Amino acid sequence: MGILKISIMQLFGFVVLCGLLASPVWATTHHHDFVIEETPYTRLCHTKKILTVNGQFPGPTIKARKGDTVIVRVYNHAGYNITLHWHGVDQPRNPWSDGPEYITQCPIQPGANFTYTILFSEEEGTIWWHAHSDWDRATVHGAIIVYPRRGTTFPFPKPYKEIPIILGEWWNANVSEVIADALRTGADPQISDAYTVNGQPGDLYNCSKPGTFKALVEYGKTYLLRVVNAAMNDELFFAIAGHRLTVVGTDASYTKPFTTDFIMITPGQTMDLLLEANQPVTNFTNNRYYMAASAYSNAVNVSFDNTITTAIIEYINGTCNSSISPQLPYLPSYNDIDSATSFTANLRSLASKDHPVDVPQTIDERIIISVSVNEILCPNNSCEGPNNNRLAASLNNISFNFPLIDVLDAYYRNISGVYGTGFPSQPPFYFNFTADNLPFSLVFTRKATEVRVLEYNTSLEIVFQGTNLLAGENHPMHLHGYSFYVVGRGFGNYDAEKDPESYNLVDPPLENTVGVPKNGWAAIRFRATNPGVWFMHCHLDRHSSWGMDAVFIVKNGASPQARLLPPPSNMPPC
Ligand SMILES: *[C@@H]1O[C@H](CO)[C@@H](O)[C@H](O)[C@H]1NC(C)=O
Ligand SMILES: *[C@@H]1O[C@H](CO)[C@@H](O)[C@H](O)[C@H]1NC(C)=O
Ligand SMILES: *[C@@H]1O[C@H](CO)[C@@H](O)[C@H](O)[C@H]1NC(C)=O
Ligand SMILES: *[C@@H]1O[C@H](CO)[C@@H](O)[C@H](O)[C@H]1NC(C)=O
Ligand SMILES: *[C@@H]1O[C@H](CO)[C@@H](O)[C@H](O)[C@H]1NC(C)=O
Ligand SMILES: *[C@@H]1O[C@H](CO)[C@@H](O)[C@H](O)[C@H]1NC(C)=O
Ligand SMILES: *[C@@H]1O[C@H](CO)[C@@H](O)[C@H](O)[C@H]1NC(C)=O
Ligand SMILES: *[C@@H]1O[C@H](CO)[C@@H](O)[C@H](O)[C@H]1NC(C)=O
Ligand SMILES: *[C@@H]1O[C@H](CO)[C@@H](O)[C@H](O)[C@H]1NC(C)=O
Ligand SMILES: *[C@@H]1O[C@H](CO)[C@@H](O)[C@H](O)[C@H]1NC(C)=O
Ligand SMILES: *[C@@H]1O[C@H](CO)[C@@H](O)[C@H](O)[C@H]1NC(C)=O
Ligand SMILES: *[C@@H]1O[C@H](CO)[C@@H](O)[C@H](O)[C@H]1NC(C)=O
Ligand SMILES: [Cu+2]
Repeated sequence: MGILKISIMQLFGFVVLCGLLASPVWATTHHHDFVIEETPYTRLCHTKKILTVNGQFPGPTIKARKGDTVIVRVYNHAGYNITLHWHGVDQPRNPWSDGPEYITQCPIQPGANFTYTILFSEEEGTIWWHAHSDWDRATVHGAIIVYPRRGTTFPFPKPYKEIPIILGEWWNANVSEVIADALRTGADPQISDAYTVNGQPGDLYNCSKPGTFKALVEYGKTYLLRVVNAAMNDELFFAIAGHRLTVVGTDASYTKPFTTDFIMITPGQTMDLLLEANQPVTNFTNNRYYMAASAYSNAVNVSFDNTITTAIIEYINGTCNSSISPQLPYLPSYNDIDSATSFTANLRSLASKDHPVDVPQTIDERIIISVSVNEILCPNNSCEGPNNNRLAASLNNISFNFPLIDVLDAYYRNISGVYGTGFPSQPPFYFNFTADNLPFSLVFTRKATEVRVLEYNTSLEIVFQGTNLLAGENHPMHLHGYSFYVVGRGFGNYDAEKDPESYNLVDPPLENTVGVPKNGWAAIRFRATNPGVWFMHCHLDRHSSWGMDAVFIVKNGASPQARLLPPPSNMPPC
């Protein structure tokens, strides 16, 4: 009888723990302690204290298998409020551990601790974790690697080794002050001083050569590069001299392999790349190759960090001649829209028997969201943004105002007055979104805390419509709680009649962050089967800080498996 019971449970693949959390029998639970500390780091000849996890920058890598659970106990030993987010993890029914401050939790205050329960489900590949409070994520981030479930394997030949590549952005200044100053004056935040590969700026910056990240490779082997764009404000081109790259996954979902000389990756996105170490090792001048990243930033009159970060691929069996510099790879120019667009157009889901596509073929609802950079009038023209006004940003002309207690708590406990439910389904005013010289009166927006409530199991399409208000720009829109299919992208104004005809409903990429093209649009689809409170925002941090944010509340479904889990007992108080 006992044996029969076990085999029935194995058949269904679930065991019931405490009658609440159903956890697949093949899954493992992993435990980590994360201590938030202020740690001195020196970069670019400049020493400052930065926020770290366990003293590390970038922070520790979390490794799990598909379907596992990871428990992270966070102890805040620093002088800052902090929260952590598990970027790209759907967290089924568990927004309590999702992390964005004042959306799903109050911050973990100095001296306090909080335990996050990270529920992996469909994710397989590379994603990452980062702070989701203020601009703390500049230094508080790390990779998450989700391996195939035990007994299954990659849909490509097993790589010899893997190399995590975390692209970041470094300020010599105190990052909290950079954003606080910008929000006080209304001006653009000061740009960063460097980009980094695994925390190191690389050979092209002052005082940086000794620390440059170096990956040793062996001729004839294939490596899996797990690339994360953890930069705050910049989309990046990335390439390796002398080598082509084969893209096999993005945002913890496999893609049809395609080979390319460079990638374009937005903040928030991840890419899995195969690197074949296939260059001759006999020529001593050629056993080191630079990998490099630089900005893709095509907005007019918007300043950005125009520097290049590098790291080194070194063949262990070659002879290194340290007086010869490795070659730099070709990187497209910062404003090369065509290169960025054609790279992104190559991303397609694997759509195989083991990794099928489940894109809604029909939708219940389409929400169109205009994505704009704006101004807010400043009393007596006393701000330092354009026209002496304050810079702002909006979705459907609402600039999100963070509440004082979190939306999830207010929703769960029926606390009124925290948010409204009036986030519109359409831009409130239709104009030629992508035209030059738009009327100045359109540039203004207003602050409000409006959410959008969705019925459980709605098949939803969201069309992001970029606008040319103030400065048209690529916007990497990120949704919490879901991965979504990117069914279409295009330039100009979205046409609800014609554009759906060109959608990819066969093998669209499954992502958690989509780059909405400058003066263009992007359409995504997903089924709202994850009840909870889920943040959606531009992953350029300055835009998110200016209000380019929204919140979805997905209601409970009828069955017990379609309802929010109860909150853990130790949610941090506001
Ligand atoms: C950074 O600036 C903030 C705000 O002024 C301050 O509270 C904090 O102590 C500074 N951090 C460091 C490491 O200097
Ligand atoms: C963690 O926080 C709780 C209060 O939420 C406190 O009782 C406990 O002592 C703390 N644990 C540690 C190790 O600091
Ligand atoms: C390196 O230092 C020199 C001299 O101090 C300075 O002129 C230059 O701008 C610095 N370069 C970088 C990339 O920081
Ligand atoms: C060897 O190095 C020289 C000098 O850099 C270069 O011209 C040549 O192409 C290299 N040969 C091979 C086979 O890589
Ligand atoms: C860019 O800045 C220049 C100089 O300030 C100005 O003349 C020009 O009109 C600006 N262009 C746009 C598109 O704002
Ligand atoms: C390269 O060197 C490593 C150790 O340094 C050795 O184990 C390996 O067999 C060598 N590979 C080749 C192709 O020579
Ligand atoms: C290293 O390269 C330099 C410049 O090409 C050359 O002069 C030197 O002989 C090389 N050293 C060795 C050990 O091959
Ligand atoms: C704006 O200017 C008026 C007149 O100079 C002054 O009375 C008022 O205090 C100013 N308001 C602000 C917010 O600075
Ligand atoms: C909140 O309101 C809903 C519907 O009115 C009710 O079912 C639920 O029990 C309430 N929750 C609390 C914590 O009061
Ligand atoms: C919208 O603006 C674009 C860019 O200026 C222009 O090419 C297009 O014709 C305009 N569309 C309409 C309907 O006016
Ligand atoms: C956005 O709303 C503001 C008022 O809050 C208005 O002045 C502005 O014209 C609106 N812009 C658009 C594009 O709807
Ligand atoms: C830290 O969080 C608490 C709770 O929300 C809040 O009252 C406090 O103002 C925050 N501190 C800072 C410096 O933002
Ligand atoms: Cu943006």
